[in-house]
Amino acid sequence: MALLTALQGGFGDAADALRIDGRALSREELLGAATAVADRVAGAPALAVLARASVETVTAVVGGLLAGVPVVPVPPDSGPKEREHILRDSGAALLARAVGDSEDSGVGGVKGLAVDLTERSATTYAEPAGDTTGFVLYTSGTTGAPKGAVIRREAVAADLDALASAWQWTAEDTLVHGLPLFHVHGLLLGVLGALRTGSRLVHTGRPSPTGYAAAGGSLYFGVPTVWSRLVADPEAAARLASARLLVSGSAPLPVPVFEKLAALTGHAPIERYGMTESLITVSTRADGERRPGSVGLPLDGVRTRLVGEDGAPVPSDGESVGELQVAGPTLFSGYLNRPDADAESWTADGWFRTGDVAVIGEDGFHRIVGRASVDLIKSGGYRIGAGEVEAALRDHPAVADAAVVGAPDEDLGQAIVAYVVPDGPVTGDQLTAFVAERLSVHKRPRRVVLVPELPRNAMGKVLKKQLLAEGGKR
Ligand code: MCA
Ligand code: AMP
Repeated sequence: MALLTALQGGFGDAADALRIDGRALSREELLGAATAVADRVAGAPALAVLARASVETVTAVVGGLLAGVPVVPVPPDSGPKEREHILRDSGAALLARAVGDSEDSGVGGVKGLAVDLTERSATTYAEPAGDTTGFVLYTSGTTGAPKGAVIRREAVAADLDALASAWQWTAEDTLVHGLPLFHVHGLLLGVLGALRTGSRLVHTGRPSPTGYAAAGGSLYFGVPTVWSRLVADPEAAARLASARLLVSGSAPLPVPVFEKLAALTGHAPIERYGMTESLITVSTRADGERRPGSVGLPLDGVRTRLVGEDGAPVPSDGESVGELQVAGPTLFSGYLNRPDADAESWTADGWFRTGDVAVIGEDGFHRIVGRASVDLIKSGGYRIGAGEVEAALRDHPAVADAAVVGAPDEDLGQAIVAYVVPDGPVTGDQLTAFVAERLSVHKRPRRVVLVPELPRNAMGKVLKKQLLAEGGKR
């Protein structure tokens, strides 16, 4: 069966089946233009896509998928260091971007491919096998450059079908969100989900409360920051009362935001949990209980278990905490070129170690308690490795040493705070700009604290918990 069932299966065709930041395409237009992309990329080892939130991005991604070429979304604001790593590591031969977007890949051997929405092709491509790679998605670990998670087409299909069942998501829905198109949430769920189920898609551009209120959808996706900004605007929030389902994910939804959202819109939000590597694995259900602070039950086909630090099973008693491990059809195939990371991430019996600490109730409901490592930060729903930001800071000539933590933040969940030992005259703003230029803008520190030295233990390891405890005060 085709991955993009609704796109290729002749569902009803509204002129604005897909609307992104005010520009619309029908499914027929999308299919014609994407097939023209497929004709140009067929046979390439991988297709990188400069993933601005645009109809061109969707056209390029669909073109790659039609031709059976692995798609590698590139964050549009990624600086040279991050972009070069993604392009080289993935082996992409082409970087797709909108016609008129003059941005060069900056990497020798990677050719630009301009996506022209007026092109059409009617070539028919055989559906690639389910176990071929659909995507390589780059995601941060605690240290080093981002790793490419290799995601099979059948994993995407299995996840979208399980979510459609959990959320009663159908072609009758209009999906609304304003999330970036280079991650699982915005791209795999938020775009491919619409092209598989047949629902209309309205992408609002930046996910503002007024943009969500004006979109008139039935199914809304957001990260917790989006929902907490929405409830701060009660008039906008009230306009979501006509929706069917509000879904939160990518980071913990604070209980007060859950409650305000329920009060202002009349809808208790659905919470779901996942990772780039596993796609979405656990969710509350459209027809089930939606409990604040809980992400619900495993999706169809997904298995979960808790394991203690000693490797022993942890009971599902609603109290005992353990590392959450997952298995099932939505799991990725491994990290590209990183056997070391694979060895750390998979158990001998084939389960994936999420690195998240959780509690499972006797009723099967899952509660995510936190992350095992302080070095993986979630800010605004973005996953950021402390080590990558520290390395970028250390590249600055006036930085002797740096330690990065995720400090609790009302708006972003966690905010990146950098403790820097200077080695010459430098300001916090200069360092913030330095990181934003080299990595992605969302990886920049929100606060830089200049310190004479970093607290370390006897082994020389930075005491991050101490920095966090002092965080607000310094
Ligand atoms: C600010 N800007 C700068 C600088 N400071 N630019 C350069 N240098 C600087 N020093 C500019 C930015 O370019 C941007 O400009 C603007 O300021 C604001 O950027 P930012 O502060 O990052 O935006 P924000 O308002 O804080 O963003 C909040 C947000 C965002 C919209 C909620 O965090 C977001 O989109 N989060 C979603 C993350 C996500 O989708 N995660 C899913 C991962 P300009 O306006 O020009 O752009 S997938 C996942 O987790 C799984 C599988 C799951 O479970 O879903
Ligand atoms: P990413 O790979 O960017 O998708 O980040 C995955 C991580 O986001 C997970 O390992 C969790 O730490 C976090 N996460 C995703 N969804 C939730 C949720 N509903 N509640 C708490 N944490 C979440």
